Amino acid sequence: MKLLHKLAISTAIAAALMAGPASAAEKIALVVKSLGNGFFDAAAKGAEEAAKELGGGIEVIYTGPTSATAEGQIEIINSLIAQKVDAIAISANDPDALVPALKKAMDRGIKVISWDSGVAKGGRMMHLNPSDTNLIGETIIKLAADHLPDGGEVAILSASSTANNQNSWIEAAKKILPEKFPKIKLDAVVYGDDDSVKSTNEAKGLISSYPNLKAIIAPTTVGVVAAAQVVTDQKLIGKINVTGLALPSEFKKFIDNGASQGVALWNPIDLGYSAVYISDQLIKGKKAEPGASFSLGKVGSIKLDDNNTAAMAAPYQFDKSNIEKFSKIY
Ligand code: RAM
Repeated sequence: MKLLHKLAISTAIAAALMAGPASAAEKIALVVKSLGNGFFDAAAKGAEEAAKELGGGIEVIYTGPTSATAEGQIEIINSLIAQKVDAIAISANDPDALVPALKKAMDRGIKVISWDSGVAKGGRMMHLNPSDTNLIGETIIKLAADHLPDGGEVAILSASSTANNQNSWIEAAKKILPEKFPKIKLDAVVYGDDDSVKSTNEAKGLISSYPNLKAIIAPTTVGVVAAAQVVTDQKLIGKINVTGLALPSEFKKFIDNGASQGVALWNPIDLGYSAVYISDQLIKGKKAEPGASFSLGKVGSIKLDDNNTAAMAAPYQFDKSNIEKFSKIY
């Protein structure tokens, strides 16, 4: 090897050693309820988009437990604290169980927000709801009621029993039922834990327990697919309408085969994107306090209420007329 060449190589090695390992300017962890959920994969795509758009070397760490449990998330939070991330943006499996771990993160200077599924006030600086909670509660009932002019029995297949987002929507739905949908009877609420197998079994259980069931409302993208598959397999299309919150790319086939008349959802890509926009502003020193406004980049902006929460946008509805178009996006 020529001397000059050798010299060039050793200079490059020395420079690399002096610079140390490449480090991102900001490390933002996007912690989800569980991995392997298409809804969260779409949110992670948006988070990456925001990081790129904001520039300055933001690293997004997309992580979550294999099943939707608070214990799994606590382990992850502790490891993110050890990694000294700058922000944790979490969709929580339990509003209360995560508070001590998230408090510890905040004590160490890590900015903490919840998005999608909220954490109790003491465990986060602010919470981003996808849409207004009452609006979602009313929407999921209306999706079923619109196809039941004479009323009828419905049941809810939810995610985990401690998921704050689904629980708040179900509470809002129950509140509006007697007032706006007096002919709709809610037979039961069951929990599939955002696990396909459990959701399938719970859907089967509902169908055998309630022979007059006219609709299954699943306000979870995992549960709604499982329920629609059961209705399809049991040849109940036309008898039981499956509705709720669904990812168009996963659910299109059930609109096509008639297992569902229609579903709703907000844009999950925008939600992950917004979570990173907010985290970045907090890292840069912006205070989360009632009345504060945060930019959501191309998505718009939000203003925090008295509980430091805000909502991103209204849900869209999908049916035969538009599911094709949206299924190509998310
Ligand atoms: C599932 C998750 C998520 C929820 C969506 C609608 O993917 O439970 O938290 O927002 O459904």
